[in-house]
Amino acid sequence: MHNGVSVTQFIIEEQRRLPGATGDFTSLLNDVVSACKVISNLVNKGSLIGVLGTADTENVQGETQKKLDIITNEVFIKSNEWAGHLAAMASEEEDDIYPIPAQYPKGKYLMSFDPLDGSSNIDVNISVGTIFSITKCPEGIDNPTKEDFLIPGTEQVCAGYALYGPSTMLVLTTGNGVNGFTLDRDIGEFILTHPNMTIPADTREFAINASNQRFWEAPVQRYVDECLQGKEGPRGDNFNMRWVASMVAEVHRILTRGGIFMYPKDNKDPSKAGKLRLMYEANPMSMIVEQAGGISHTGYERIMEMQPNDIHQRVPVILGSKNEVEIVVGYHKD
Ligand code: AHM
Ligand code: MG
Repeated sequence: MHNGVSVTQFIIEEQRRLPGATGDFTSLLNDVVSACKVISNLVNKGSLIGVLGTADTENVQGETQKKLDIITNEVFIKSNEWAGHLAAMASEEEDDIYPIPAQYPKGKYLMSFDPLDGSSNIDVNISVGTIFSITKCPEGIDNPTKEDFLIPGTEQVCAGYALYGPSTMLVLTTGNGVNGFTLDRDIGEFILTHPNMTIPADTREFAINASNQRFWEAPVQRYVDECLQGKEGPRGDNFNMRWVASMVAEVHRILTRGGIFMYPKDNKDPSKAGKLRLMYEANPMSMIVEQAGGISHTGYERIMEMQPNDIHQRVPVILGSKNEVEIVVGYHKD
């Protein structure tokens, strides 16, 4: 018997605090947790079960899919489609939304997810993750369309990610702080190990893919240049840099020890406002970061207040330690 609080116990106790809660949402989260355990197992076994490598297919965004992108998408859908909590799902790996099949009851929630974020890292055994976002289905809608998913991030009722790293962790918010759970493989349970995660307001660590530097806008050029000048520059301090190329790992580092993460607007491809997707990556991570006391912004606006115009919309992302994000946002105003 473990002595810690399992994620199931934690969610049920949270639900008890909400008057009128039916248990529907608790049950939905349990299905998400199950999916993350299955994905953790697949990622962990890797080459032993032949799941690494490229699938020779492209997703709607024109990106070559990994075998695990497709497998984990299937796992997430199968775990969440049957129980009657969802009206539909939207996945980074699906062209269109995924309606709940006719043989299953439909529920009152919508879920958007990225089944395997950072999948360019999978073949080199670097951390990857799953990101998800839950909103209520608009009132009176039984058969949601794409348009029904276009709800601002401020309306999310829950956001979370699973990080498949040296340990598998699940980090969750339902709008009441951020809590982290570590998977104990011996008992198959996520145990609360990181209660009430908060992001330090100050940091001396930034994360950005510097190979895009020539495409950045002036405010980001200025910010990074000042960090690089260190003690001798206008910031008067030395900065450290990290880039994992797995957003889940970067956000987790920031939740643990602070930092600023940027995938900013650039002019590499004028048809794309940024690289990261609003619905599957930016919104859920913004809710987690804000709930942990950080800021999440495009440089021009708060990400969660954006009115989405497409389920696969891309946005610039600047998130993390409050005081540092405020400096970058300030440079955008200048
Ligand atoms: P993906 O969903 O196709 O994996 O792309 C998202 C990932 C993020 O996890 C990460 O921050 C970024 O792409 C890395 O991009 P780059 O390879 O340009 O550094
Ligand atoms: Mg992704």
